[in-house]
Amino acid sequence: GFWEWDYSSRNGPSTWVEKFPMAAGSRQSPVNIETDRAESDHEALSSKPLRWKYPATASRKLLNPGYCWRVDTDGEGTLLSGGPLMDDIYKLEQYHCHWGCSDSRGSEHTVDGQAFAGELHLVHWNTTKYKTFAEAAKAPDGLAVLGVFLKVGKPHDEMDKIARLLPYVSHKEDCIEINEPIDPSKLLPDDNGYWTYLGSLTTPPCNESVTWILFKRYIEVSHHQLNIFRNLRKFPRGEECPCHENHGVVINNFRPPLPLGNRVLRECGS
Ligand code: SG5
Ligand code: ZN
Repeated sequence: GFWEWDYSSRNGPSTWVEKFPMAAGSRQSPVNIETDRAESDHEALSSKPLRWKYPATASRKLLNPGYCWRVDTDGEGTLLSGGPLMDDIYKLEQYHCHWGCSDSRGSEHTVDGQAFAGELHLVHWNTTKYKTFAEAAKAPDGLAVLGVFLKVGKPHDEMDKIARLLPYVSHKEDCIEINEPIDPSKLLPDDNGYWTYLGSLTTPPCNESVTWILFKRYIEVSHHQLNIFRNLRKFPRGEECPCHENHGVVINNFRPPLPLGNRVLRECGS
């Protein structure tokens, strides 16, 4: 068959560059956040508080693309602004998650070398400057991704709404409509402190178009909720299970950290 990127030993992150030259760039994500290196004296960040608005009705569809679970929104009434985003307004396009095979790994970014059990990504695009998501995804200031680390602890109520729907999208290409409203702002930590740097999409084509905003505080989800994520299948319904690799379940769907290089890591709040 034709070559498809994934997270396996054969077609995983170290091979992506063969088909997606951007993956070898100098503005790639994720990175390890060295907390000592963060520059905090940025009037620019603190003078404009990060602001978001997510009507719960905007979350429309839950999908299994074979790499993760993803909620697609209609963008209607959603907004992200302030902080490192200059004077531009961004809209929420989708949110999705990365996780491991065990609770000790799964995040894409690491903090002082430590991985978390998972990482939630809320993907936004710059509607001030660009007409479509696709156009924004190619521009250096086109996308903004909010990242939230997941740590194992008590069950998370809003995440449970997603976890309870995942059995309905157990196979690749499955998709359902969301009827009970899911409010993505309830998936964010209580405190607004964040790190920010300029990076890329963490999956092919690895476009260097993302302003990353990573919350310093994690949210808790339960071991059971993560196990529900770990039960999603990488292959379509009706197809045979490619049992040679992890019985065809979606796990370890994270790209390992790449060098920050000479990029600036900034922080705001604690
Ligand atoms: C996810 O992460 C999503 C991508 C997203 C990347 O893995 O992958 C899927 O849902 C599989 C198709 O979303 C899409 O591909 C939507 C069509 O990529 C994008 O948002 C750009 C197209 C990378 O996003 S990330 O850097 O935040 N991890
Ligand atoms: Zn992601």
